[in-house]
Amino acid sequence: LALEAALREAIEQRRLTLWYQPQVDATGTTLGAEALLRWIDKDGRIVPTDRFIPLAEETGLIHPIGRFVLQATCEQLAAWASEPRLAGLVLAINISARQFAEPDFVSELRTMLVDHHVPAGRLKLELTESVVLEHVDEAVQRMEQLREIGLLFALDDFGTGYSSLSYLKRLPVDQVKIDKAFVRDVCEDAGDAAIARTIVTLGHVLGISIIAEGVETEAQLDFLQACGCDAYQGYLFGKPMPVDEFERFAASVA
Ligand code: G
Ligand code: G
Ligand code: MN
Ligand code: NA
Repeated sequence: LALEAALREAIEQRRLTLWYQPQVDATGTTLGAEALLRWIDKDGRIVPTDRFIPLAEETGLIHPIGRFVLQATCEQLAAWASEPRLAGLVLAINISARQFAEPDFVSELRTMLVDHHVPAGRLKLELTESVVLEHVDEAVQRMEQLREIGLLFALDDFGTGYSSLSYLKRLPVDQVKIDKAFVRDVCEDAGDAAIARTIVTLGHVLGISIIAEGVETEAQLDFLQACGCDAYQGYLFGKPMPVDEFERFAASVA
């Protein structure tokens, strides 16, 4: 497979990188970012993530990729530790099903944090419902182990799967991400508005913070603020960007 060979080469030649998309609170203060993997090909073009992440999961290449993401994130957090405006930021990374199921996942993560002197609370793991629900008991156990160390968890793409709301009570997550599919028409579609409001209400009753993703307009932001959302991510604030750009973004006063 040409793509698989190219992906192996990209990993070896370190042409994978992380871009950062800001996550902000209701006042516009930067809380951190979601780190998103970018593969820049030899001609400087970005290979779309949805073209290679599924392949990486099928082929097992997701393991070296996942280790790269973890390593790069820890290095970044360590580099920010001495910068007053950046030291408190939390980075969220996406964890795929296979990566989370890896027997060494917890110990590797722990070693990586210790080696870089990164407090676990600066790292948030984004899991999708499907990752968690496939083997829910094992997943919950693993999440609890990691939360004991101090890691944070966000449930990604919330509401787009087939899970029942009652699962949320069982899952040890700190945050739920309202999927951008519900945010897009939240001002016009009564159903999407009700879903957003329900997620916020349910989450807050369970002690879970709510972040809305895909926020593109002031009107969406106003609506979501009125719902009581705790944090926001979307093009309105910033697209995924290279690290130097994100550092300037985070250091600028909201
Ligand atoms: O920003 P972008 O279009 O790249 O994101 C598309 C998808 O790729 C998202 O669903 C996101 O979760 C996934 N993705 C981005 N970066 C990573 C990563 O580092 N690891 C994994 N497993 N998935 C990622
Ligand atoms: O991991 P997840 O599936 O949540 O990936 C987030 C995806 O959403 C990334 O592909 C990111 O580039 C994309 N994204 C982030 N903000 C916006 C936005 O405001 N609008 C749209 N259309 N996409 C967004
Ligand atoms: Mn995500
Ligand atoms: Na999402």
